[in-house]
Amino acid sequence: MQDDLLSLLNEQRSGFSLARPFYADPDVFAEDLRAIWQREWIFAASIAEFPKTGSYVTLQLGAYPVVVVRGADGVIRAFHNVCRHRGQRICSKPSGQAAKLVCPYHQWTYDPDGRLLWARDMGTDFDASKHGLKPVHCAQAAGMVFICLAEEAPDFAAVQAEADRYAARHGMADLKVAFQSRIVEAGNWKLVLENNRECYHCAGSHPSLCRTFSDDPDLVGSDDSLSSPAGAAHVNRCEEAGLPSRYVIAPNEQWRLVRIPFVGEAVSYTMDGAAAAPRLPGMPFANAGSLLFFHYPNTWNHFLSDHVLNFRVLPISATETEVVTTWLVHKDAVEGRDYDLKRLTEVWLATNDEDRRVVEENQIGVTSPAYEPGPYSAKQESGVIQFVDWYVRAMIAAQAPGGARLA
Ligand code: 3BY
Ligand code: FES
Ligand code: FE
Repeated sequence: MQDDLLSLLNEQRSGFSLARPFYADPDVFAEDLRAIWQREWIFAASIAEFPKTGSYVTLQLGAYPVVVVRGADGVIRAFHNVCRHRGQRICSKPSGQAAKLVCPYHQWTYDPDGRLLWARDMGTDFDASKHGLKPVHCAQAAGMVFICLAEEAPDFAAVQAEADRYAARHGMADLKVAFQSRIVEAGNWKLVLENNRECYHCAGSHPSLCRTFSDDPDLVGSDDSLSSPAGAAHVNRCEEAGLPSRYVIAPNEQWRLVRIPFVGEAVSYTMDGAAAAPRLPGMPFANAGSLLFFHYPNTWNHFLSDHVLNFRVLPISATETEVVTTWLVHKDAVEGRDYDLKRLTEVWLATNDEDRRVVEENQIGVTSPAYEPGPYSAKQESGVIQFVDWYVRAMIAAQAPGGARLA
């Protein structure tokens, strides 16, 4: 498999969609997990999902169940969600609140900081301090909690510094979850990411999003948004008001930040373009457009003047992907008084469902033996080319002895 995969990777032509096995083969999927998902920083949850001691979020990353939980000291940590007694998964719900993490099998009881506090009838020789939950790397950027399963996590300082700076005025520590949606798309995770990295499909698929979101490829592609006059004017106006907005991309192209304008007078992703929630206190004006932040392989995000959208992508199998979307508003905003949930969520609920259908039909097509990789539009799909090139480089690097990582 390793040799076959390396040949497939080397045969891959930049500017063309991937060969069929990358979208459908369980062996390639297993290698995606090993080479990318189990060694890169993966977005797990927004910090707003941990309002109290014991607030937790779980996720399944390949074979690894993980729990992220806030301790009494306020620190958000990640652990293998595997009991140190006989290996039961401890937390089975997607999220919850628990003063202690109690294993449902024999009630071994852990502090949210991972220490084993109690285990019944284990004898006098038993050393509880040797049976704490196994830690997983955990770090934050732009008010988002990331985890990493690698023994040694990749350097995260650069993305943290930039993402924190760009997102600062959105005040992520003062937001709350207004709504969360969870969908499963019958498609490979790379089709989900590819779909997100272009707006070639937007006019044909997203009637409600297109009311406010510009499908100008110069704004959402792989180029500096300054190449679009509207993008440049927006960046300059926001930067003058103290909002970091200029296009910035990681040297290895794994993440990017840029603030883009909405269509016309729109200020939010609503059907009429007007705000959906009270303006975030740190934002200087309503029409700040959207700060876009992607981090491969699993998140893209929109930071607006009135709310924030976090997207989490997790692979389930070669042909199934979970997408969790979280809508965040200011913590003092009251539903029904300050914002209406339908108004806040309807555009992206529709957009996600439209993208799900696109991805599912795409999966059916690329699974056909008649499928052959086709050319991306350099004008419209530069972002997709950029993602696929990153993926191929990362996979090739990981095939080297010792499994190098993309620098
Ligand atoms: O969510 C996004 O950022 C992307 C950009 C282009 C299509 N989609 C809306
Ligand atoms: Fe967790 Fe027994 S497996 S207490
Ligand atoms: Fe879309």
